[in-house]
Amino acid sequence: MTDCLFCKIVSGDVPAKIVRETGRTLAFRDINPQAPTHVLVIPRDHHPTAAELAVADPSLLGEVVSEAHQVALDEGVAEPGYRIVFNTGPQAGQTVFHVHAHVLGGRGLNWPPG
Ligand code: IU
Repeated sequence: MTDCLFCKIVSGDVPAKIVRETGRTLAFRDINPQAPTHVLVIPRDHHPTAAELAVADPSLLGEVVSEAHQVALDEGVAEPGYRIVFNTGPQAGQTVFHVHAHVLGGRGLNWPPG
């Protein structure tokens, strides 16, 4: 999609600090980090939400989650724990409608979230 920010990161038209990539996914640092580790994992293909990706291409959603775990391992936050978040819809705080997994770690994370 031409007007999608994350599609522009995939194409290289918008710069990002990429930490991992596969043929179907990209992981890059969030520009406004909310934890010592805050990385976004996205599919290269445009799907608006995790729910829509689950229907369209469940194996790709699995790869996004697997890559999120690899990011946590690479960043040294897999132990004692980290959080994977898919904000879905505006009321949940989704602002970019290209599905992305937030990988948050490196500090204690409160529950319930705000
Ligand atoms: P959200 O779940 O849709 O709210 O997450 C979007 C994230 O994208 C948010 O954490 C932003 O800080 C982040 N982001 C980014 O990393 N690079 C950008 O150019 C823009 C937003 I705009």
